[in-house]
Amino acid sequence: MNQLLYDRFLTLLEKEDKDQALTYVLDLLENKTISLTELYNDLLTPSLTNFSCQLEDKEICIWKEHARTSIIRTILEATYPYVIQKKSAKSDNPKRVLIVCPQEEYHEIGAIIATNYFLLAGYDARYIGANTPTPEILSAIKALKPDFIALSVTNYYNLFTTKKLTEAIKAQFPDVKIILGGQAFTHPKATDQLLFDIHIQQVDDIADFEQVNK
Ligand code: B12
Repeated sequence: MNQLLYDRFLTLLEKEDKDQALTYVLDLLENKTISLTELYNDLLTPSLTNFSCQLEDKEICIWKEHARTSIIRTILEATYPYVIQKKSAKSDNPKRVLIVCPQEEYHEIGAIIATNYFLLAGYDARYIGANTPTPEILSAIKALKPDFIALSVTNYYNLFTTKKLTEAIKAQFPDVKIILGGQAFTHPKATDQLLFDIHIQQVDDIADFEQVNK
């Protein structure tokens, strides 16, 4: 972890200084002080996952969390030119991955980061969106014919919807491999009832998940 860089970044976020936070991060990338994946892992992810608000007034905490998420979202989108620079198609016909958050799952920062990791690993990765109803997900699979569908689930309470979704996918598209990722699956037994092929716990494992799961 780049602690000094993280502390500086956090100071800017705590002031909700979007312009400075974005400029700071883009300078780090431009000067090659950190890599794209270090930025995702060491700065962006912990700045949200470890978000805590000590204020008495919980209403203030909520808008502060939303404000921070919005800044991180902007920064994440601003890193896309670096993804384009670094992504390298493994072949002329790279395998296709659709990344999606099931219905009611609004947490999407992790899904977008995972999408970028798939792109960096040479996949034709497409992010479908947050809170996506099952019929739309099935329709996307039909149209885009992916090799893999990656489900990003953060909220543990969305596991029941996810179970139904995995059953619907396997019933209609038995050849499409289902990847599970996100905080919801870190709970013990979270994957027990689900139909899936691969569970990837860390985004860093995306680079070689096919070798590991052969
Ligand atoms: C930001 C945030 C929100 C934002 C999300 C905005 C957005 N556009 O994404 C908003 C405000 C919408 C929100 C809403 C809610 N939230 Co919220 N939220 C968070 C917070 C603070 C950060 C989440 C985040 O983005 N982390 C950063 C990302 C990068 O990390 P990540 O998601 O874990 O992703 C990483 C890995 O998991 C992995 N990964 C993720 N997806 C995938 C997919 C694949 C294929 C792979 C390989 C890997 C992978 O890679 C990522 C990078 O390492 C967390 C706190 C926490 N501890 O995480 C609470 C948290 C997730 N929320 C929580 C809750 C309860 C809610 C609400 C119910 C609150 C409410 N009462 O309204 C709603 C639910 C909305 C819904 N129905 O989905 C709880 C969930 C608890 C649970 N039940 O499981 C948490 C943990 C807070 C808490 N401590 O209670 N939230």
